[in-house]
Amino acid sequence: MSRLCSPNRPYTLLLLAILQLAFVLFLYRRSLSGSFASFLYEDDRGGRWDYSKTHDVYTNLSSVTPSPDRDTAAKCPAESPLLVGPLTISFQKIPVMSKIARKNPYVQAGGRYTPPQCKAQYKTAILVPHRNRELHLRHLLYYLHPFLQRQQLQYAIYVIHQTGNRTFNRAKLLNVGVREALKDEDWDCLFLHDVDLIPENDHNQYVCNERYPKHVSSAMNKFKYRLPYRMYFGGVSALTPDQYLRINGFPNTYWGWGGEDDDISARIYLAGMKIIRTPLSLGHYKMITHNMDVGNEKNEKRFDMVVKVSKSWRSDGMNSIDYNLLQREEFPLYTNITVDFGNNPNVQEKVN
Ligand code: UDH
Ligand code: MN
Repeated sequence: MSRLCSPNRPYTLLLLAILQLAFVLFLYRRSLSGSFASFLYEDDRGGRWDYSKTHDVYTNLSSVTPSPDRDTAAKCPAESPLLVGPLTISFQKIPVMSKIARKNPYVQAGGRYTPPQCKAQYKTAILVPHRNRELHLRHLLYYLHPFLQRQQLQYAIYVIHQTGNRTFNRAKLLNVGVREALKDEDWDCLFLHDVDLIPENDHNQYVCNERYPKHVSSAMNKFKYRLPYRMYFGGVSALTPDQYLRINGFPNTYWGWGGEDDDISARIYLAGMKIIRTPLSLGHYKMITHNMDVGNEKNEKRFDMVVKVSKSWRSDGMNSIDYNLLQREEFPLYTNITVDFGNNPNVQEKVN
């Protein structure tokens, strides 16, 4: 035994133990703050896109016809031959649902699709939190269905609808969506998707990153095609079911606008992962212009809540979700899940 550790020097032992504890704490803090300070971009494969030259999102889709023998069809290629790059997007005309359905003849009940010409290599569920945004939903369906078909994915679109007029809860709706979607299918990837964001480039593949949760809407027109701040995680994001469960899903306790996306971003680091992002050149999105919604007023508690996420994330999330599922409907272009969350516990709300 060395002189330092000799049992007749108890204070030295205590000092060593304290030093070791301090070192472990230092490493822990450093790894956390180090990760908070950095994130990764996915490889953009040298992509330089000219967004002034755009294509119709339905281009070439009429050439897609079922293979004579679907069971023996070959695997879809790693990169779909149908991709065209930047897409023409306009919100001038609001498409009607029946027209969208006619333009997407291979979409099946519940908004499900399997490529008719090859075996999909990937299965993605799109989850859209929703209330009182029917016009935005029509625009989204008009663009997203052909966009996903161009990528030769197997997919389904779920709209998770919060009933009534009490305070909106986006993150909790997404937890419900994940729970319900995983009852249908063993999805490879979950896309958490605001209803008013339209992807502008079909090379922005709706697949997950195997290692890290991905922030997909990295370049929104609303923020001049840049990130609004370093740790932004709002809009569109993509997690594998495994990544989603590792962060215990999203928080259920953010009522009203704001804060939940920063909570999610902190959860990712607290669970030992990092955020990866779609490169800015590819992550272009147009947001349909809108005002603040009634029933989704700013959550005044959001800053107090976000600073406590290291304490709350293990107990507030997928393991604590409680909801009243009112209805599940298979519409031609999407699966509609209606839930009742009751009152926002932070305020006195009138029963509607
Ligand atoms: N959402 C609804 N209904 C609501 C509120 C929100 O469906 O009543 C959903 C929808 O998917 C939406 C998402 O939640 O895209 C996020 O809400 P948001 O679009 O209000 O969030 P955003 O970050 O907030 O776009 C910006 C509001 C400020 C408007 C400023 C006007 N100049
Ligand atoms: Mn919005």
